[in-house]
Amino acid sequence: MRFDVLTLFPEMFPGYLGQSLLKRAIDADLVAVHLHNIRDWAHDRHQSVDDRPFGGGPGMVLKVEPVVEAVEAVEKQVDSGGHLVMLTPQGKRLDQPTVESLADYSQLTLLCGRYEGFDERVRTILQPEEISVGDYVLNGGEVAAMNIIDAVVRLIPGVLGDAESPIQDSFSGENRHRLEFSQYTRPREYRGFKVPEVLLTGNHEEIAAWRQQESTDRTRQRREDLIE
Ligand code: 6GU
Repeated sequence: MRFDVLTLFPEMFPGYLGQSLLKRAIDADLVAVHLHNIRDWAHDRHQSVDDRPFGGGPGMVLKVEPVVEAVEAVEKQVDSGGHLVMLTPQGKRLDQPTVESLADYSQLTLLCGRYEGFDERVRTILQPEEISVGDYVLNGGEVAAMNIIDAVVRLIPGVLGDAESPIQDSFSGENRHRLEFSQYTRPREYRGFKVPEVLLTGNHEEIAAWRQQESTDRTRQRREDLIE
């Protein structure tokens, strides 16, 4: 799967992409991430990408020409089967079914905003799918783009080992409506707090039943909204 990220701050990405699961997926050629600086499509010699809003008001607006032309240039580089996503707090809130639908594309262009937002004609012309990562304000779409890459990459076949199968994740498949049970590892006791006895018995049926109950209780306590 290929990601093309359009941003004013491409330098934010290599640290994140260079570690752990993402690094492994990129090294194995299962994932490619191409970074593009929107400023490269600026028209004037000052390389302006933002300007004051018509009608007045605070902040700056991302200009239509560099953004539209950056997206069009990227779209020329990629085969069909791609999809354009605009990261904006005004978009549809990201959830696991949306992540699953994004993972079906062979390429995603992730358009990151900054400042007070995009000139509205960016939307009119490009018709992106608009996605938000939650009801709070970020300084820009970059962290949201990483969030999408992170969640989508987990679903690409071969990225996770068998042991890490995404089938068991919360919010997905059978577990769509439940949180995960609590987990323990060694030591058996720490500062007087003991690992639940049942987990040490080796009785797989009892362990499964305990975990199921734990998961149900947790979901009820913490996320009543997930229970149908
Ligand atoms: Cl995608 N962008 C910004 N700037 N803030 C957000 C967001 C995106 N999603 C939630 N808050």
